[in-house]
Amino acid sequence: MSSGSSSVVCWKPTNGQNSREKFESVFRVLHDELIAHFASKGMPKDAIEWYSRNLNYNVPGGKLNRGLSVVDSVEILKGRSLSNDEYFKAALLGWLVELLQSSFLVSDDMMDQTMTRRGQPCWYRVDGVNLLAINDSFMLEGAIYYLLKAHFRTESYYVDLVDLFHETTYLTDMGQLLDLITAPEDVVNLSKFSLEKHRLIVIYKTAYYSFYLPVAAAMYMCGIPTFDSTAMCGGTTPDPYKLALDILIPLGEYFQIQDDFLDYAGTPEQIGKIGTDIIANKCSWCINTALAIASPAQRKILDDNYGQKDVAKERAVKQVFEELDMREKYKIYEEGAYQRIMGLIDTISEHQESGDVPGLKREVFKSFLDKIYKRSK
Ligand code: DMA
Ligand code: MG
Ligand code: MG
Ligand code: MG
Repeated sequence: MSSGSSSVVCWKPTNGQNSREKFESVFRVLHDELIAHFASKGMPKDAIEWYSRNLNYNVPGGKLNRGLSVVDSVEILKGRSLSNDEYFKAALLGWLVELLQSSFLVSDDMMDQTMTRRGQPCWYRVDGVNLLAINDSFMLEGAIYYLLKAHFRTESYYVDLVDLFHETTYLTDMGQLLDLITAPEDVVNLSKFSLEKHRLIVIYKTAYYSFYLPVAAAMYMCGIPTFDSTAMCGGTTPDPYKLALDILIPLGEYFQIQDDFLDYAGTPEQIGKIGTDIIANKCSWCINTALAIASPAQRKILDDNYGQKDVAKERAVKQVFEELDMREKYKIYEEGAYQRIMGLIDTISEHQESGDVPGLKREVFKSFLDKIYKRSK
């Protein structure tokens, strides 16, 4: 199948835009491109309007950390400001990560039975949407590969990008499976939880797609070679993608622990969603931290009240979390995680550049860490 679209794009930045506005202006172009392609298939007006509404409701409007990190990483790796064409391509890759994120969120909210997201009703709860949201999630995912092909098919790293998105998606699906089967609706058994289990869940459901994917996509776009090509040159240089992974997985773990903590401690106004981890029986960082230090009496309260659709029971669990000083425990965890990740970043050697081949830069990881350190939403 040909992509049916040319990669010639009329996009120019507007004066006075901040970095978020500039990034968002690329979304408008991609939205129109996806809609034009959809319409070219002979789709009727109501279908076109539905797809447009799906894109506009679910893709922009988040914190955009993942998408902006692609652009920031490309700028850092190239070590200079980008031409309009380069910026557009980096931002496009950023929006592909945001498309993947939106497709996961649409299905995650259905599976987690959440009420709100980004300060508005979850998509499946919007009037007239309901289970159609399943297909809308697939459409958001499909859009990634249409846009990738339309804009990158002639690049030498096209296949690496396709592979990266596919693999990351599969790993995330694995994580969502783990997350869901560890939180059965009908049987609560807290002795099945552990911080090790939590770690496995969050690495798969969050870290790969939220942290490794944006940076690895930027690395491919900047021509950073994979292990295979460096090995062929007889080099003993460590694989930069493996180095990146070794930092980005712990960074992703830290991010999901923030998400778990905010599910309990954040207000809906702050985090744009209503926490459901306690009533949904989730193997979250908070319950695991509590289980490790609870007295027998507190443990009994947790056993009797966790994972049930009952606000009074949820309140009882939160009360135990307060008694155990969860906020202080989290503060201690956050400081430790920050220091540990900074330590990992400092182990990167920046002297791997040879000729035109750029190497990794510590700033890629520092800038990502700074985006999330001490976040409250
Ligand atoms: C996040 O898990 C993972 C994915 C793949 C969306 P979560 O359910 O804790 O996320 P949230 O708190 O945003 O619903
Ligand atoms: Mg969720
Ligand atoms: Mg979930
Ligand atoms: Mg959560």
